Amino acid sequence: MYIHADLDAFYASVEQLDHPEYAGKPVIVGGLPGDRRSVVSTASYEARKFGVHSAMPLVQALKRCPQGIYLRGRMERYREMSERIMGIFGDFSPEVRQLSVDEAFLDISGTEKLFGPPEALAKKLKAAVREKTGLTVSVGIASNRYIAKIASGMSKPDGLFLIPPGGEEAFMRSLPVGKIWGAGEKTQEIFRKHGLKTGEDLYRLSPGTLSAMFGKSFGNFLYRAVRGEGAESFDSERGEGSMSAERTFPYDLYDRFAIESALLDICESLIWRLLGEGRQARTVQVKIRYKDFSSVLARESSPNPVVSLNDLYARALALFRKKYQDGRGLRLLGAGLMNLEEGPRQKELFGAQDEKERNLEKAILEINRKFPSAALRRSRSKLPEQDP
Ligand code: TTP
Ligand code: MG
Repeated sequence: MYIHADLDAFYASVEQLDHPEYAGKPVIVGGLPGDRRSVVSTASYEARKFGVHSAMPLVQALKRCPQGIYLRGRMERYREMSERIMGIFGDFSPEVRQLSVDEAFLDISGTEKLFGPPEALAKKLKAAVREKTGLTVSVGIASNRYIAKIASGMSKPDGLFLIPPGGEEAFMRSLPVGKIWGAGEKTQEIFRKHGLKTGEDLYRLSPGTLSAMFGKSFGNFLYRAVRGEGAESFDSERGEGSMSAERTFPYDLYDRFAIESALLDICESLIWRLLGEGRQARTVQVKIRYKDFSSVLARESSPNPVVSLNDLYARALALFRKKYQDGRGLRLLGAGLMNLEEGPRQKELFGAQDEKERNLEKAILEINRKFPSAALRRSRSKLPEQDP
């Protein structure tokens, strides 16, 4: 069995913890009222009642909740808290896969003797997080990671939701399509267009119809998802191999721009190998080794395969920025693609933009094959910059 654990209103809860006077009040992290161009990172559950949520422009949040407590946020503090929490998760499972700053999958098979059945373990885990940090965590339990993740989201805040083995399909069929993990805005648009409201509506469609609507790969994914099967990229430990690239620096690197440029180079060599082999991947990993030789690995899976250098670099950069402790000298940097699959043949998998990007990269790849000395590459300025 697997657990997905996700802290409730993470940044806002840390602020309420550190400032008891904010407890029970609408707290909005992302910027001060004067920061006209900021967006909301997160809002406390008290603020969500006013309709404030992550990624909303701060200006709009102010309109909805003028009495809110607005804060810019303290990344260092959240990161420190995140490490403590991941450490606590590690007390309950030998295999913790961190997904983001405040969420992780725990493989809890074989832990029964120590902690009792899954539900008992989950209760102990919640209590441990509360006692040791003062924060609340929501937990989903299921026979695969994909369903555990959906379940934790539905238990929020401070919840615990178990999907018993055998109940996976019924659970997925009863689900509103908005809760299908991996179905983003574009997909929701298609759901709306066809009047598809629940997992049951999708369940009734043939694989062929789903492929026609969503492309072969994502159509297959949906076909299996509503039957309660876990997404392979999350649940298979095997995959069909992996590829990675890394670079050891001749001296310790401190400069962020230099480091992130090195990461871009690494991603570039990876994406070309991936495209060259006609394969695809949904799991990206980044490896950091500091000058004292301590190492960190960060890995993230998405239901959507990596489609381009742009996409790979954005994912690797986000992982790197999540893990890297600013100011520490870097000895080695690496990136990897795990659980490789047969590459996409069908165009409909990607939006027009992605298709264009892939074609551009394929063209560059071709030229580099023919003229290795040309060392053609995309300039960094064309790539996405992310807020640290
Ligand atoms: P989430 O776990 O998605 O959100 P949350 O913990 O605030 O709320 P809940 O899980 O109870 O729904 O993200 C974790 C943190 O990541 C969040 O506290 C702030 C940050 N974050 C952003 O900065 N921008 C975003 O758009 C999102 C979604 C999260
Ligand atoms: Mg959270």
